[in-house]
Amino acid sequence: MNSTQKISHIITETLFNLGCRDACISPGARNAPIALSLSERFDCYNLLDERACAFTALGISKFKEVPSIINCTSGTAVANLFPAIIEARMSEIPLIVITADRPKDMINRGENQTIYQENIFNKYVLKYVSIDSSLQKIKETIYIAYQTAMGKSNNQPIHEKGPVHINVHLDEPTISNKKNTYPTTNDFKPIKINTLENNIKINDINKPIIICGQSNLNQYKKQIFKLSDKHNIPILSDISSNITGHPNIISHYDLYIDKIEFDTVFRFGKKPLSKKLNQQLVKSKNIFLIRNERVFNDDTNKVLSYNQLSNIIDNNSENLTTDWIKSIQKLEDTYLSNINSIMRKTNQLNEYSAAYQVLNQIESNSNLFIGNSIIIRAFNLLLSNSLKKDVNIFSNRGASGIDGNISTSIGISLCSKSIHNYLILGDQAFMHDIGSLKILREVDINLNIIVINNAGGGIFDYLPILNNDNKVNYKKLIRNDHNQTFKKITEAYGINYKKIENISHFKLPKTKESQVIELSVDKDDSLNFYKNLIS
Ligand SMILES: Cc1ncc(C[n+]2csc(CCOP(=O)(O)OP(=O)(O)O)c2C)c(N)n1
Repeated sequence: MNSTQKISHIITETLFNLGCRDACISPGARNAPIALSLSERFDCYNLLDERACAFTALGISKFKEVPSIINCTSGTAVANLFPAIIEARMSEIPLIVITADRPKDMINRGENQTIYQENIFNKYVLKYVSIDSSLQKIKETIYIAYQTAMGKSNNQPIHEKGPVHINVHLDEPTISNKKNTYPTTNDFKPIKINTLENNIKINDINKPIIICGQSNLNQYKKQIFKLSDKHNIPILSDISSNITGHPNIISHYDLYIDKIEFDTVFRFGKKPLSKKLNQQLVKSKNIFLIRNERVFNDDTNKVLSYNQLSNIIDNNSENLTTDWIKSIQKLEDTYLSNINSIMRKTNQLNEYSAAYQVLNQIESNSNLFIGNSIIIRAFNLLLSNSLKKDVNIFSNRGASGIDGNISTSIGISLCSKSIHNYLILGDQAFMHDIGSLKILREVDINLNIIVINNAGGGIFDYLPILNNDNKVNYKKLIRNDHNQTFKKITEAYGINYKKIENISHFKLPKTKESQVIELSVDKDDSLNFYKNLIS
């Protein structure tokens, strides 16, 4: 058992011994160890939408008058519990809310799906406690939380019953006994202008890279390209940055980043999607974040404004030789030709072939909202220099929730009635926000929704530790396997529906009418295809 499993086990056993029997669980990777542990002892119910999950637990607690457990992952998932927690507090119903969180020292660093969960429910819980691997007294903490939910102290009733919040900081579920390599950080940092940085000499730097992370950087395109052009610096760009269509862009770096030894980084926007690149960044000392505003949710402390960047570009006339960028482009070409040859001839229907087709077929000046999970990774992998079109890419990467993807893209479409609007997302993200189809029907917009139905949260198949131990509970509680298709529900909302079962039949609609296109994907295909693609 690693520390994460140990904590989960103690929580489960303590609550079980106190008499709790029911747990409502929403799926996620971070809470997976807790969910799987609860499933050993509790009657577990899996509910994709955290709002509904929390209300279901409320119903159980109302009926049984003992606390039921709510368990969900980190990020916006936690915020979705709020309405039921408010109801529980105001109607004095006992609930034990267990949210999974990142280790404390990874918060406020721009890590994926990481928000400020500490005491998030404030007045609406009777008690907030946090647990992490350093805490010795987990049993005692859980006991006190349970007693508080029951309105008791030392077994004596002293106040009303109500919800309590236990926030559990867990290490990466896929890595056991991992030593933390992150330095500590302060709260919000004011922008730090270090005048020394104005004197950066590009020719002191041998192997620089530019990283365009998960923010829309469209307005900075010119400056980014100028820096790259003048000094032959490769641009590692995320699809959500909208930095596309330049020959110095390196798209497939995730496949070989461990082979690149860079010495300086010019970072634009939020951190990149690639886990491997982020791990490399932790080790690098020479990182400059280019940003005019104060630093938010980031651990970089060398910050340059865009004016300072311009000075650096203008004051350094010596160009770097092209050797460095050429060495990376050579690697890129090797992977690119392999990927292209697979993508050109595949007739398999999965996230990758869908992303490839969308990139090829989409018209310039269209809006494309990419949902979270496998699909954004597929786009990121396949985005290549060939995307010369000006497509406006959108995504919700601030907290990477799978909630609200339909409604966010409806909002974008409302502002863009004269151009084509597309949303592409997974079946779970689609189901999470399905009620928004009603708005789609009622407003005068065009939005084509492409749902990749791989019968659950396919992303979790990519995390080996999750699907090895307990297949049945993995499928039920984490992957959330299902056999739903979306024809009836889509048509019930009065929206046109089309099903695609063969990628060669997939045509990106160019009409201005809204519709849902469901792509039926073999749920075992995606991971195998990906492995082949990157081999
Ligand atoms: C609101 C919210 N709840 C839970 C999660 C955790 N989570 C991340 S990906 C995922 C599954 C997504 O499934 P789907 O949309 O079908 O995409 P796929 O994984 O199949 O690509 C879940 C539950 C989250 N990010 N946001």
